[in-house]
Amino acid sequence: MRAYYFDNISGDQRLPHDSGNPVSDEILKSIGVLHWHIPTSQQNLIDDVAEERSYKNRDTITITKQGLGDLYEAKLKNFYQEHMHEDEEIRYILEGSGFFDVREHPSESWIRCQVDTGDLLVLPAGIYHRFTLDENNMIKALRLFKDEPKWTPLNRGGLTDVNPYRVDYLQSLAVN
Ligand code: KMT
Ligand code: NI
Repeated sequence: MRAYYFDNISGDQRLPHDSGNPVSDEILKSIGVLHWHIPTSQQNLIDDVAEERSYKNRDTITITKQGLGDLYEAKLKNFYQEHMHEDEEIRYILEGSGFFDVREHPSESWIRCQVDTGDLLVLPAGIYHRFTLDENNMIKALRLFKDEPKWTPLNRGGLTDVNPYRVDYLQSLAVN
C-alpha cells in the first residue's frame, strides 16, 4: 500500500491526486492507521489476524456499476463524504483497487492510501475518512467486524465532532 498527501486540486476523485509527498508508516501509525500486505494466495493468514484482533464476523462487498446497479452513484457519493464509524473499518482487498483518504490530526491534511489486491487496511474508530474507486472502477473487499456490524457512516459535522468515539479517538492520539 502506498500513502501520500492528497494534492487538494479539484477534479475527478478517481484520479491519483498525488502531491508527490509520501507518508510513512510511522505517520500512519501515529493516527492509528495500520496496514499489512497478505497475498491472496495466502488468504488463510487473514484468519490469524482476525483471531488476534478479535474480528469475529466478515462479509464481502463488491463495488462495481454492475454489482450495485441503481445504487452505484449514490453509494459512491456516500463513501466519498467525509465520515467516521463507531468501530474499526477493516478492509482486505480481494480484487481491484481504490483510495481511502484519512484525515491527519491535527494538520487536517488528507492522506491518500492507495490500496491494491492483497492489502489489509485498518482505520481506527473515530477517524474521519472517505473512499473512492480509482480509474479501474472496481474493488472487491472483505469487510471484517469485531462484533455486530456498525456500519452507519456518521458524516462530519458539529454533532459527530462530539461523538464519544470521536472524542476517545482524539484522546488516544493525545496520550501517544
Ligand atoms: C466505508 O465505510 O468508507 C467503506 O466501506 C468504503 C468502501 S470498502 C472498499
Ligand atoms: Ni467508512
